[in-house]
Amino acid sequence: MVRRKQYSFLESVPERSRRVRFSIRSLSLLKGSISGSVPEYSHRIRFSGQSLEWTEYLISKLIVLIVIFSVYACSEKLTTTDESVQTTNQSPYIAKVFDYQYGPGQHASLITPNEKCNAFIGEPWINGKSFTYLGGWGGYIIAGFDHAVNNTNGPDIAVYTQPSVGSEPGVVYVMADTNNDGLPNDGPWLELKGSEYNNPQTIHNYQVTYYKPGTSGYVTWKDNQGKEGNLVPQFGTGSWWWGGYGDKTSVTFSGEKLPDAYANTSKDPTVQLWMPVSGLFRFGYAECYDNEDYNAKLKANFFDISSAVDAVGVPANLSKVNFIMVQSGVFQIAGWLNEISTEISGAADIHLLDKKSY
Ligand SMILES: [Ca+2]
Ligand SMILES: [Ca+2]
Ligand SMILES: [Ca+2]
Repeated sequence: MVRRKQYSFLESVPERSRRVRFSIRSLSLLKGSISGSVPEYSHRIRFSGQSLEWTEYLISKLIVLIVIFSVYACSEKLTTTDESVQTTNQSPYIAKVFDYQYGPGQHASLITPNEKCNAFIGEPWINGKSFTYLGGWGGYIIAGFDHAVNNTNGPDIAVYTQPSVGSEPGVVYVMADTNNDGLPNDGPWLELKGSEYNNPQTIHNYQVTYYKPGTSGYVTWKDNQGKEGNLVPQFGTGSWWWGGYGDKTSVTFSGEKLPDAYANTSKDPTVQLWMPVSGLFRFGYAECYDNEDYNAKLKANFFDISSAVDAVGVPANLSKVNFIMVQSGVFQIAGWLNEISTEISGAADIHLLDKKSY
């Protein structure tokens, strides 16, 4: 009768019956152990006035209840843990690079056609990681976080610099994963409006096609403003402008052309003295030092998602973004400095960084 009661109880909780039955079998073994080795304990059980079988039944029920509550509590705990792990598992840093194209410049021979840009992923400068060359005007990188970066009050995204000492401004764009497929296919890209957005020298919707060096050894280019020219390297040979492009005979870039960042301030025509043009790039560009949004502790420029604008400059009012694109924004060969080329070392969701780190 006792056993029948036990099984009818078990049938009411079929999903846990296996574990419960196991516990009852364990109890029988335990009982044997108690009876054999601790006779006083067995005596106390009998002292309750119940038969041992009845006491055994009560204890077994108690154990069953303990097991059920333990399983329940355990499953609750696992659920909670899973949720907390999901939250804390978000990386503050770039998780993936989707696209990269080096703009013709002095480091082209270092860039392989299938460059993976691993230096741009994760925490910058650890484990010997370096930076990513975007090259001359138009070169870009498209990358994403493993979560949506929220637009809260103030800056949201940090873009790490080379780091170096000479500003080489890059334009930053953002995109939200509106179709939730994890890919930056939710365009168009929305520009984070910087201080030179309305500068008369800034050209929006600019486009340049660069051509593979011919016999001159120079890269020639044509833009969509009717201009053309040569990229004349100031040292080395012309071929190093094109080394990473393999068999391609031309590459075309579209984006925003920023004002020239440097001017030769030398009064002596035999000497070059290239200095940053004063008053430019006060905020809103990657790889800019000593400007308003440069965080010296992180060696990064800070960007606010609220500054995102659409193609005609209207605020995009984004609440969050998943992807960023950084593009080399200055089209200038500054003498011996060669091309002005943005170099960056990754990006971070500022909200997930330790506040003490910046
Ligand atoms: Ca913000
Ligand atoms: Ca998408
Ligand atoms: Ca640089």
